[in-house]
Amino acid sequence: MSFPPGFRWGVSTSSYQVEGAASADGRRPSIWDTFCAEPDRITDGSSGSVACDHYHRYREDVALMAGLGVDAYRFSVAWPRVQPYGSGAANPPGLAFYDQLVDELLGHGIDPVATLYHWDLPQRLQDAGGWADRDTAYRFAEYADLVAAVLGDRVKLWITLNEPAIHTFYGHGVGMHAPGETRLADTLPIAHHQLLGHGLAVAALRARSSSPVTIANNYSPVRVLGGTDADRAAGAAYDTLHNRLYSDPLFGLGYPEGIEPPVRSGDLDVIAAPLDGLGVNYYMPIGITAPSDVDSLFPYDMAIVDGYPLTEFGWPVVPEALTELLLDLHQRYAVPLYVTESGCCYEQSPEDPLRVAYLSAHVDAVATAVAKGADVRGYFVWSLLDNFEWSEGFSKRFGLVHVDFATQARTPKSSYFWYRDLIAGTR
Ligand code: IFM
Repeated sequence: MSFPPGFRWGVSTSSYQVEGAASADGRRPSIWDTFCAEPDRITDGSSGSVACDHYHRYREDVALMAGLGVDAYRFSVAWPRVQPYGSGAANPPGLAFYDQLVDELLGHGIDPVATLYHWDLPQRLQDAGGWADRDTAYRFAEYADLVAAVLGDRVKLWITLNEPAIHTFYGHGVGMHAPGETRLADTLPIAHHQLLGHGLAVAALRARSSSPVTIANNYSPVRVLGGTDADRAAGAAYDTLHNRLYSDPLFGLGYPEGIEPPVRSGDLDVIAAPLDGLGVNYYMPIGITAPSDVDSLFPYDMAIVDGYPLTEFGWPVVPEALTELLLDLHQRYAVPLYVTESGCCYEQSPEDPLRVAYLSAHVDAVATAVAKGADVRGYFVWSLLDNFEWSEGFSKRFGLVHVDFATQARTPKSSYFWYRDLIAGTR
């Protein structure tokens, strides 16, 4: 295996999934606090109010990262810490947490990689319309400016949004994520306003920081499972709605044909603000057939592709689809790529050979893409820690490090030592 000079090995987390400290230092509720407090939203009835208590234990967690030898840590900034009500002046104690975290990372030789939005919208903004309201895009740019004013000199890579496709579909289409909306037929404004917010935030970041700026999108390569024209059309529809809708406009290709969000004059130029790369979150390919129900709101049926081992989330393990994806993205958008999330859910701990096998195969898949010409600049494991897995609560573990949520004890798994040795071996 060989990786280009400067290739960054990293680990990823997100604010609501690890921080806890939900009302510390002026933080106000996000849509996830509200959602978790509603009955039957989360499988195990839990919330991220304590999670991994990373807010108080970040030094211990940075020491774990230093033990791994990672080059970079991808974390997200909680908007409701920085602007508790989603607008107005910054809340200095909330920003101070990230200021200290960034210094702690740099002190250990680890590059801070900051995501501005990993789904924890301040509740007050949701009450005012959330992402359905165009104004939220402008609020997001103001928030980006406040973060960059404090961290812009030290963050080494910026990521505006995390997985807008997932946030749109699960949060606003089918109600499985916060804010729990079920407006499947009317999600294009949600998508467009996030992308507009992204473009405005790129400009805000550029004004304060010289570090590269990207976005982290979720991609699921399509496997058409049936042999009919209708199945193929369904596959194309999924590819458009999940994979291309959130990427084509970023690179000046506009929205895919037939997709008509509420675009105003100039929006597409804002969204196409030049990027320094593209973050790729990959977990699995998706099986697609034509919809079996003629009244379905979806233009496709989704299925798990057969013939592969499954993780404990029931997701198929298909590393070769990551190679294919990286080569496709390289060809389509011609930008540097960062694998900003790659990981798997298994209960095994502290011996987790299945995670080692999964990660090893996916790192090989990246190396193959690099060997075939893709410009890949980093690989970030999801996740450093077992954490709050959204609607699955604490029932699904993705960490290199086991967390006992009763005691907050951290125990590195065998995958942690495997990753440490892999990183050391590439130096
Ligand atoms: O935990 C999530 C993360 O927040 C976004 N990408 C997928 C991960 C696993 O489901």
